[in-house]
Amino acid sequence: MTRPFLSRSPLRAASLRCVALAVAAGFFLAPLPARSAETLQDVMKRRELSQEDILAAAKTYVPTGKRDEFIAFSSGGQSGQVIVYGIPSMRILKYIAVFTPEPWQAYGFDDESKAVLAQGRINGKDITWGDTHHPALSETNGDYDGQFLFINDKSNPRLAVIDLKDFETKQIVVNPIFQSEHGGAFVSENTEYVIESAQYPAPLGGGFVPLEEFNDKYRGGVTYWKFNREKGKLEQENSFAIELPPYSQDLSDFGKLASSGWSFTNSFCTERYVGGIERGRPPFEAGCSAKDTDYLHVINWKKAEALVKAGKAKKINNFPVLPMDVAAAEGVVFLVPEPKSPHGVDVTPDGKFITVSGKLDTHVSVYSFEKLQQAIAAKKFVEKDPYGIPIIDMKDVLHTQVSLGLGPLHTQYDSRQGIAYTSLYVDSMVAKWDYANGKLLDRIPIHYNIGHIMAMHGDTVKPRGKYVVALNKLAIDRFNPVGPLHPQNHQLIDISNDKMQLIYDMPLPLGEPHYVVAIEASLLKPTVRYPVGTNSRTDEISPYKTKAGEEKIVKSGNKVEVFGTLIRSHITPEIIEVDEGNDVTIHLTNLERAEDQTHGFTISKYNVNGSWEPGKTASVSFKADKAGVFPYYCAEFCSALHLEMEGYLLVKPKGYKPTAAAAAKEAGTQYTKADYEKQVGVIKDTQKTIEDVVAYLKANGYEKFPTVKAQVEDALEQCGRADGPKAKSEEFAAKQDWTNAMLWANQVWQFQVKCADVGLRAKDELNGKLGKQPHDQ
Ligand code: K7E
Ligand code: CUA
Repeated sequence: MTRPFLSRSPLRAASLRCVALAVAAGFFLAPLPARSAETLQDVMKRRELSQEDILAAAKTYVPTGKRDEFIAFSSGGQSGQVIVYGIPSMRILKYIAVFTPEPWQAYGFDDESKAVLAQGRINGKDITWGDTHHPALSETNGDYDGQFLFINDKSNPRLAVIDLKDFETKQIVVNPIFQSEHGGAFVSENTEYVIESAQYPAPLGGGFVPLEEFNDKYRGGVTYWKFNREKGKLEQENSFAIELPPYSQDLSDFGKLASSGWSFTNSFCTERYVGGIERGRPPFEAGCSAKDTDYLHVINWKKAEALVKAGKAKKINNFPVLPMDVAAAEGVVFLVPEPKSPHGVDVTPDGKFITVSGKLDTHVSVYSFEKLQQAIAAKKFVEKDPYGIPIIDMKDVLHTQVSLGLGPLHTQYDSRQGIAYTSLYVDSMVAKWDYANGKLLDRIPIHYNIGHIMAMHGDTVKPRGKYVVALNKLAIDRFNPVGPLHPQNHQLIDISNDKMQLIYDMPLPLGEPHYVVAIEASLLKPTVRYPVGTNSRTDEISPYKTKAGEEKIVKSGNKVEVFGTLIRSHITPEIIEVDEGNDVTIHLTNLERAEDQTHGFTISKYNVNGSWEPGKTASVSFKADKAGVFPYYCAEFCSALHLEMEGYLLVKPKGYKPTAAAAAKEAGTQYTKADYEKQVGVIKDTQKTIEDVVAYLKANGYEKFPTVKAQVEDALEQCGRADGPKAKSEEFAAKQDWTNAMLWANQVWQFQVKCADVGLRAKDELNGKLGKQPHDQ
């Protein structure tokens, strides 16, 4: 008979016991201190705050326990992650690991998420970062539906899919023909397609071609990734691309409502200039901004889709690409001049206009979709580009041009008809303007050098107004200095009045976020737990799902597979014995049903780490190549006995033989009858306090509140788990094996403590719902 593995010092156990009992008995429930006697004026004076500061604070402050109205998903820039924060509080809620390993979420640590990262391998190489630029929320009828988030990687042309059911990355796709990209992710009105357009021209599909053949062999393009909403996956087999001239195709946007079925992609360096300072040539920046205009690409993607279905595409790397000459001849692609080195292209909420900003021009150009259609129908083209693509005269299709300031970049829309906000990079300002009537309305300085700007649902058919966020490239002196690398700065601007007001500076220390999208919080309905045994990366029940009592260790040849479970406060198994050189995989299932009961698992010195949210099954694999004793434990402070959520990996050296004398020894303290009886007394006392809490909960109608009810059920489940240990304890007592009797009795008490802990949390929550103070009796 092996002994349960417990060797706590009696002293520490005693003090823990005191704390837990004190909590259970309500000793720490002293009344709250009296409220501060300071007035608002006192605080303003003490903290040197102006009337305007107080107003800004009132506009952003979200009281403790309350939630934000909007949820923002920001690109994490070079971190390859997504940053989730609330608006207006600007409190960060989560980092979603996308292209880069992230230990807390075990992304790139467990086998399941390694499989997602492996989808993003290129030429057999692991790519462990991403230059994330543009997040895009899935849409239904042109408005965010809260189901999926897409984000691109500019450096390694890739897109990722994040499911907003659990905020986890489910898929990474590599563009099969591009060498880089920028203009992604942008979604169509019903998320049929996600755009990813190339940035720097290169031979499509890869391979070497000398730069001298740039004009003939280098190409740009736009990829339309097909999204399967039911599966939550981008489908390469149903996607396609359009071959385009070697202009640097840039940002894009889908048409909507009036312009449904069309998409727009701007470009720079239509000069097709190739630099080469070291070859004595003027640099790229000189040659790429020599002409006054570049081209807005106007694309009939519906027609392109039909042509691809009709077999008009050629295959590059087995991927359908609609050739440029076909696209031109069939009326799929048209070019319109746009002021040079443009940046954003943004379709208005009604789909009738397209605004384009030229970085090197003070104007924002507003193109009329109706006029574009008239010119196309009348075949009114001024000329063709060197690749045979018809060029429409800018004058024929321009609705208006508005001079806003220096360096206009990106535009977003207001809930009020005809109102737009544009970022002014060089001026470090945000401009509010009327695109219908071509009027500048207001400007506000920001700090400093704004890139993207974002309004609530500001790129949908139904913008919500209220706030815009300025994504600034430089922070300079805005925050406490932290060395030469400064944080980025998202500034929150209130747009509910005629005059814009800057109300908050938010440092972001993770990378340069290019773009952010924000959705009404009420549209997001994430889950709090997985069905038991879920592989969260595939959303299927894992073949490694393990139920309580079915834990096992399976050895076969050099392989050791552990099927284990996690629940407060133990890892099963608690001892894993392997031989040096074994390939070990540990599959763990978190059996918790309670909200927020995540467990970790890490083996010291083996770079093994994972995170298991309630219901999740995930696996960690490693080679046990070093003999020794390696503690493992739960790295998430999950319960009062969290530190005791521990175990041992024993890696036996090659040729190890246990001696009979060592095998006969007993580890740990031996206990007496008195120890056992004392423990039984503690159990009785604890039971009394549990019953008091339960009585309180019942008397106050806890069942009426589903979240409280769930906690009470969890608490009672913990109490229920004490039954088995109780029977064992009594069995050993009958045999006068006081050590085992005492240890099992202590296990009974452990379950009581967990039960009391959750019960008290339920009581606090119930009191909150009833409008009482959390610790009211
Ligand atoms: Cu303007 Cu990549 Cu959208 Cu940066 S991009 S700012
Ligand atoms: Cu589970 Cu700590």
